[in-house]
Amino acid sequence: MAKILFVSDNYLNEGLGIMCLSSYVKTAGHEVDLTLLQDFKRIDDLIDYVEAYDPDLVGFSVMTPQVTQFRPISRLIKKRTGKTIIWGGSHCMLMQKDIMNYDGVDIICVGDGEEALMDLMNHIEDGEDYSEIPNLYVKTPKGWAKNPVRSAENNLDKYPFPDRGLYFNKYPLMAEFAVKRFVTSRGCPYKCSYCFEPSYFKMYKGRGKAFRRHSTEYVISEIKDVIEKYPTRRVNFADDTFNIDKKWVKEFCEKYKKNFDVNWSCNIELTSIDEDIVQSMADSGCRGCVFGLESGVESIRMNVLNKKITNARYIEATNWLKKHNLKFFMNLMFCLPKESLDDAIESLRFAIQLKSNGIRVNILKMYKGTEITNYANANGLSEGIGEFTYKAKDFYGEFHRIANVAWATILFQHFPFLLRWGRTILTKKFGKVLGPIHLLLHWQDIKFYDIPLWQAWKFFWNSRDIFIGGLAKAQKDTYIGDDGTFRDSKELFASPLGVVDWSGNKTNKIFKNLNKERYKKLNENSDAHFSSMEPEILNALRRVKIPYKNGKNIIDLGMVSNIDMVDGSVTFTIKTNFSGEVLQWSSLKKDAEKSVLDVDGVFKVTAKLLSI
Ligand code: B12
Ligand code: SF4
Repeated sequence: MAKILFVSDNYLNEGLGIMCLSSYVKTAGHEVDLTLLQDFKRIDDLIDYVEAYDPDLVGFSVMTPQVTQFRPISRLIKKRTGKTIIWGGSHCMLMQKDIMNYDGVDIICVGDGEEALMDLMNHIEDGEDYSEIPNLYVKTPKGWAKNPVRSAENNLDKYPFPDRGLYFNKYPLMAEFAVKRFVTSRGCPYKCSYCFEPSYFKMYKGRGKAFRRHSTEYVISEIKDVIEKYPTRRVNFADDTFNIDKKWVKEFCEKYKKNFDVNWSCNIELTSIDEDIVQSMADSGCRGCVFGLESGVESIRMNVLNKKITNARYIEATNWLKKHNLKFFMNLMFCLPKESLDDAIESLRFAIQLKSNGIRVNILKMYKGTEITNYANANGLSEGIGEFTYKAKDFYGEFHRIANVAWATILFQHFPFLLRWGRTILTKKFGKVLGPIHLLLHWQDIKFYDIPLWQAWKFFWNSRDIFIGGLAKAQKDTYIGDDGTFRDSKELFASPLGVVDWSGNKTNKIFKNLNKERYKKLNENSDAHFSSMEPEILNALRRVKIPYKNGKNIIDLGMVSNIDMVDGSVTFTIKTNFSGEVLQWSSLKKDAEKSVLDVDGVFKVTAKLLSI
């Protein structure tokens, strides 16, 4: 028997991947435990937990936004306990090369994890060398052993149901929550340029079908199992594209209708949908669908985002949804390559015309490893904002206005005639007054998923630290960092929800000429990476005081993240200690422009605010 401890951040990021791995390795008698960072107030308590459980492996399932947190945590666990650290998940499929430079990670799982983890735990149990297991990159004394990805497993039904008990037994709030999440498939055959799926497909090229699905019988039995064990008011399918494969969907709908009286919802895509499927879905209890419109401007959607769906198709398909009483939510992205304010207004206009039940608005973050990033980099259309993400270059100098769509969408949705004055309304001035109305978007979610109000409140109240400002608030602890100095544990517990939020006025290029020497070194060695938790940089930053009013330091170091080197300057995502950010920012700008800050230590740092 071998033991693995999964460490994740919070229960809002409920990991089906972790549950799938857990149930599978348990079939061979291996032992699994899960702990969440939200459980600990002090770093030492987390270390104590790891030591007490004494696992052979400490596992992390990683999406890119979680890296700023999981990387230092992994490093710390590694350093303090000497445990073997293994990472898997979507980030590992896009950025393996980067991870090989993280000193806290020993093994990287690329692609599906079930067989790889099973082999690994079997080898550990038998005391065998595990450096040649397919799907695993393993750090060895001779360097990284990069093993090939094995063929895609076609028969997903051979795997047991996800081990929901791993989460639900420990976190009763999850067990009693009205919405239960399921995934019936892996992969998506479309090629939207901003998405992770095309890379997943490429990885499996020549190794079997990347899009695979459980049988309808398996899915029905899994749902039955969940409904019997836990209160379930809504079955929600998190598959990227639930409606792919008409035959499967029709068969599923018939079986679902016969077996359950519980409403369901899913993500769909509109190329392969037709009215017949919509009708079957509605008849069997489907009450809501989510899909990506992404941009209401057809040419941007088709050519830049590579989402080959016409406006006419959106109109046709949404008419079917409305006809059959299916609620629908749409995702929209803004601040896209070459997007102007007029484009953004046009995009909203089209989205609103479709009369959805809700619009979710995102600002585009281009992840390294995706097609859109390659395209934007090759065509001078991107700017670095972080170590893993780029943002589109502000071609027309209008992104500061476009970013306001986050709050304005709901306003325009209810009063579409206001779009006529869109250019005027999308300003910071209005944003300050009307900003809080975007919170109403959560109300749309509650209605869409049919969550009882008392439960929504209970869930929110119990998770308020995660929603508002992050767990960092609760952290009063320090720990001894890699460099031997005392450091603030906020760095490690800062919630990813708070850290990686780019909304136009929080990301600022603030320091220039920071650490030129280091940059030179990086240039000499192209493999070197720049870690957002580099002790030298954080130490340097810690001593930087940008005076503001009563001499308070306005930079909350716990929130510094995503450091990137572009042309010798460093870009930080920072968060102020103050509320009322817009005003504070202009004061900061004035003060900081005057200050040239020298920080001694390993490097001589000259910091200067560049722009807002
Ligand atoms: C469900 C889902 C969520 C859920 C749950 C996330 C979770 N922890 O699983 C929620 C709603 C919380 C979520 C949130 C977000 N998500 Co999401 N999500 C998904 C989705 C649709 C399905 C994931 C899933 O359950 N798959 C099924 C399981 C079985 O597969 P899996 O998780 O990949 O796990 C397998 C392997 O990866 C591997 N594995 C996974 N972990 C580990 C760990 C170890 C130790 C090992 C050995 C192996 C291993 O083994 C597993 C079994 O084979 C994926 C899309 C996709 N197709 O993957 C996006 C996806 C993961 N999400 C994504 C994003 C961007 C987000 C958000 C940032 C969105 C946002 N703007 O807020 C947030 C993150 C919030 C935050 N800041 O932390 C991106 C991630 C891209 C990236 N660069 O990492 C994806 C890939 C979507 C996309 N198409 O681009 N998401
Ligand atoms: S349809 Fe959705 S999941 Fe598929 S590639 Fe496009 S964005 Fe990704």
